[in-house]
Amino acid sequence: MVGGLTLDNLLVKRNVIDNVGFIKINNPPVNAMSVNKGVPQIILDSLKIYENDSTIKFIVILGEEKLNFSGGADISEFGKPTDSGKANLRDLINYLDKINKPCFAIITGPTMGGGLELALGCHFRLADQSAKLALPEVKLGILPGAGGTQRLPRLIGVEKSLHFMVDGSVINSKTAKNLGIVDELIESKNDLDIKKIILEKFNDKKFIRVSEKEINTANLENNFFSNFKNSILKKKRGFPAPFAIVDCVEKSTKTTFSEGMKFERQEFQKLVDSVESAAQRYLFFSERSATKMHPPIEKNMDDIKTISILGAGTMGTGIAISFMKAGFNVFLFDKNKTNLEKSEKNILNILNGMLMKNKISEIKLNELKENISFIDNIEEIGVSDLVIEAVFEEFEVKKEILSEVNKIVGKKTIIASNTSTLDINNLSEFVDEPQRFLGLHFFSPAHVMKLLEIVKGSKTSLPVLNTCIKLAKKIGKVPVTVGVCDGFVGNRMIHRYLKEANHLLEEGALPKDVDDAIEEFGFAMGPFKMSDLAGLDIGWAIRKRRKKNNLDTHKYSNIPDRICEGGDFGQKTGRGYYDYSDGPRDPKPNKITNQIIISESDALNITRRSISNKEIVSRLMLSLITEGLDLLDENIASRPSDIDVIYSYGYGFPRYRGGPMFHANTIGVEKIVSEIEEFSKLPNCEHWKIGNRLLKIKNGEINFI
Ligand code: T1G
Repeated sequence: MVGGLTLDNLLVKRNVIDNVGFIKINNPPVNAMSVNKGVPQIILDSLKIYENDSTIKFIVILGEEKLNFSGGADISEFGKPTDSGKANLRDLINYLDKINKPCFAIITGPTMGGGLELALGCHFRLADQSAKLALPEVKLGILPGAGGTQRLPRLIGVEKSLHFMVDGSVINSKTAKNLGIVDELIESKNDLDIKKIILEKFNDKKFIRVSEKEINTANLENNFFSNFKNSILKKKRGFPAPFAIVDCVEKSTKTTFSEGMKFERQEFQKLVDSVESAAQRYLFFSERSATKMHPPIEKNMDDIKTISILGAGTMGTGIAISFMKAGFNVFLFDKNKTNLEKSEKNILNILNGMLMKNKISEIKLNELKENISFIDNIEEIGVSDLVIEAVFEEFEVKKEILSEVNKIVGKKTIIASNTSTLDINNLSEFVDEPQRFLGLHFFSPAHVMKLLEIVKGSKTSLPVLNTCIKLAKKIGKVPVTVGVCDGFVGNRMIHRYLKEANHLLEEGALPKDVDDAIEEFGFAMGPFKMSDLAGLDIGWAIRKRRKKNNLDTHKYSNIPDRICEGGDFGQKTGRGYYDYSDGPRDPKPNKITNQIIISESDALNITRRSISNKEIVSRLMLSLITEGLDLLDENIASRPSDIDVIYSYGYGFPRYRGGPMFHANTIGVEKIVSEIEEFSKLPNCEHWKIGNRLLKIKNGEINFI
């Protein structure tokens, strides 16, 4: 059969050229190995057909036409019953281990998790330039459960495979070749080209099953695995999966392949059933739904090429770097030449840093430098497709610059504000055609933090919104659309969280007690270290503005104001909630602040008490949860999972807890209601109330997520 194409079904296609049998996976969008759809089963059936066909000498597995090889197991099937009658990925790969004809994996595009494990089950791996290889299961709170922890160490060694799986990092085909995962780099995955390479380079080559290869443990020091675990303890604290991966790889060095596979399965199942993995899988899908464009999606959306950033401060500079790195033409404006020079120096330092770390080449560095212009004449922004103001967080200052921009740029130019709290609808009044105005709230440092709150004003048009969502993805951001209120979603919740933290100080805790409890819960930094890092003067200005606009439903503690009145603004002044005389990374108790705290308890007639870590964590988590529920009720956040994406990407909420809403769902409504009722009886806690949405959840009308 020459060129004969037999279509068993759409999911997997087969065709034969001379003695080469092709199996083409066709399960868009990412060729997930959906068991219930029968993808592994049909590939297995195809292998058996070719194995029993004496005219076939070589078997090739690849993604159909433009599709990648495979994005791995179907994540949506985890934790749900799969059709036991159908083969799963392990069954398929185990069969590959027995087959008596050489099998080739053609690795193109994202080849991840079970997709790469399938390739490791093949006897030879060929990859083209589009290939992105990874075993990223650890990011889903699981481990490579189809033989990855047993086969990869046999192929590339113990240490390299451990780093690859524990970090879940993505590598390209060249690196994969150097590591020994890939046997051959190819230009195209065209059938005839593949057949040609196989006959030229693999015709007489003895094929080896990876499972039969010895693991080289010669250079492994005695306590290698426990030392490795210790080395990842700080970074992977709270995540069970990385440590289970180390156990599986250790097992692979100490037992047979089949015993190792049994152990891997057992550890895999434990992780799949864990709340930590459920949280990380929930965030995987939540991120994808949060960042989707809003229908109807226009076909020919405006193509943004030139962007102007106004204000060369910390935020403006970070935003400019994000667009510069993504290849956009950037104008960074500031009327103050010193700010411009300082910003240019910062940007050059960051580029040189990337060069030193081989993240970019010299050529790329010069290319990026060409992308950005530092201007002090605002008239030059006239050519922009998008203008983002990042000037000082004062209404009058923003009003002035928006009015100026409005006179300079064309009527189609999108105008955005990087305000972190101000009312976008009020600011839109200084722009003609306000349907082209919205908030683009970046997080500091803007060239590092992935979260971008896109604030849709009441007049912002859908095409403008979708254009910005598309743009955000191009600069590597995770855009989440939110409505207009003071502080939008993220900052309004953190405002409530910090308020509660200060109440805990009034009742008996000290800053270190609260920070330690929250860091033990999984945050990298507690509320008071975070406040000192951000600068207490910023919070002070926000509280003053909120007080003026009567925005607070209940009184804020006087503690932070009194600290600021003493001129202590945190790290930037060397003192805040903590004393930083021994350096920013070594916060010591600040006697003055602790005095202020105790005197505030006296002023409120509160007898200070020892407050448990449990109560501290509950009150701070419930302050986030209850404020989040109000934001959903007010439709500022359009779904609970958006809040969780915002908190895991923007506020360091531990990913293995899924975010405030997922965490609420884990705790359960009964416990939450009873805790709030308990808190409301405490002195100084009359602000704790059961809100409407919580009542609906209690009555079973809706859920947390
Ligand atoms: N399972 C199910 N759905 C998936 C999926 C998967 N593995 N990968 C992607 N999708 C959906 C996604 O939700 C979205 O759906 C659409 O495909 C496009 O995705 C045994 C147990 C491959 C790099 O961790 O990293 O194998 O929103 O928007 O930006 O050891 O998707 O359109 O409805 O992300 O081009 C391990 C996960 C699984 C890779 C493509 N694999 N996927 O990125 O598209 S566990 C992974 C990705 C496993 C074995 C274990 C990315 C991508 P919708 P997208 P993209």
